[in-house]
Amino acid sequence: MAPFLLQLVVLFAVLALATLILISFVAFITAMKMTQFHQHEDEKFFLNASGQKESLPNIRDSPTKQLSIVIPSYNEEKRLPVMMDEAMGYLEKRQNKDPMFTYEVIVVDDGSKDQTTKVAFKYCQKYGSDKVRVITLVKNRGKGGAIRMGVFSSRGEKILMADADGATKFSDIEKLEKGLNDLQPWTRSYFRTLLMYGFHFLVWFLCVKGIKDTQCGFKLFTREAALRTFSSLHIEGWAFDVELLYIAQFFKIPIAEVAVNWTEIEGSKLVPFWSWIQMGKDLLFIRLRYLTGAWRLQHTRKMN
Ligand SMILES: Nc1nc2c(ncn2[C@@H]2O[C@H](COP(=O)(O)OP(=O)(O)O)[C@@H](O)[C@H]2O)c(=O)[nH]1
Ligand SMILES: *[C@@H]1O[C@H](CO)[C@@H](O)[C@H](O)[C@H]1NC(C)=O
Ligand SMILES: *[C@@H]1O[C@H](CO)[C@@H](O)[C@H](O)[C@H]1NC(C)=O
Repeated sequence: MAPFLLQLVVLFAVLALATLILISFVAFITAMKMTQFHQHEDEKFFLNASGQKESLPNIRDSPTKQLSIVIPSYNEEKRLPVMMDEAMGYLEKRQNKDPMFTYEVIVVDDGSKDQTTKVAFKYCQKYGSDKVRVITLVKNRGKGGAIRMGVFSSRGEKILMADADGATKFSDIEKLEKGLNDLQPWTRSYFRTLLMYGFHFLVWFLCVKGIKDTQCGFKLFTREAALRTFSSLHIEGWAFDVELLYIAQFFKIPIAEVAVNWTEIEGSKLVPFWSWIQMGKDLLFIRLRYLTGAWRLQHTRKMN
């Protein structure tokens, strides 16, 4: 009886190991084709308020605005106006009170099949292309890819990514700014070990420790942190937040998580079951690709 049990255990161990090696191998092989950042010719321009092409700036240039807001938008013709009205209302009011405050909003249309670009362009016409720019991607890249495209073309000292669904109260950005300003450069706190289930457990177990909600669509970066993290980003789909935080933690960039008011908004495009499988796979692959060296993070030189 005992030898039989032992054989079973050994068999399972060997099977598990073989599976892990096989998955690592697949993760390694399939990683190769995903490390390139490619910008289509038509994605290097935006249209100014009179409909003329102007070339987009680069994140490596010095900032000329205080704040950039990058809004990834995929088929958002319905939800975007609600979000934009709230955001522009807040931003304009803030600028009226404090004329030193400068900002830009960059809507990245991620290859939408609806009128997202047209809807967004109305705001460009209303506020001018110094304040509102629309980048229309030639084809759908996924949320991470769209945000990266906006970040790389932004002019702000600080860069905020914000979902088009308007789930976050926009004025809560002040809480993020305070959280960011209060960060102590280079001191690292020891994270509490949190026991989480499901996705949160996987995130915690495989990739990112110490952040409760990695997927929050409202994240504020300094220009340098955005450059460093987004230049090393491989994942363009839903799991990009996790890789982004993984990269930030690798570079020891301090991170703060602050509470914001959050409303459930109808119309999420996340298909529950399938997305979960996809996310699980992505998380495992992030871990394995960094582990096997398929992806590497290099300590790049600081900006300026
Ligand atoms: N770029 C890109 N953005 C997407 C895609 N799907 C959703 N988004 C954007 O990501 C943000 C959040 O999407 P949403 O469907 O509301 O997901 P949830 O609110 O996180 O459940 C919104 O601004 C969407 O426009 C996509 O395929 N590509
Ligand atoms: C748009 O760009 C064209 C060409 O660069 C320029 O002549 C025009 O004045 C611009 N319009 C606005 C509203 O900025
Ligand atoms: C959310 O909003 C309510 C009411 O406006 C407020 O009392 C509460 O403090 C807010 N919570 C956060 C985390 O900002």
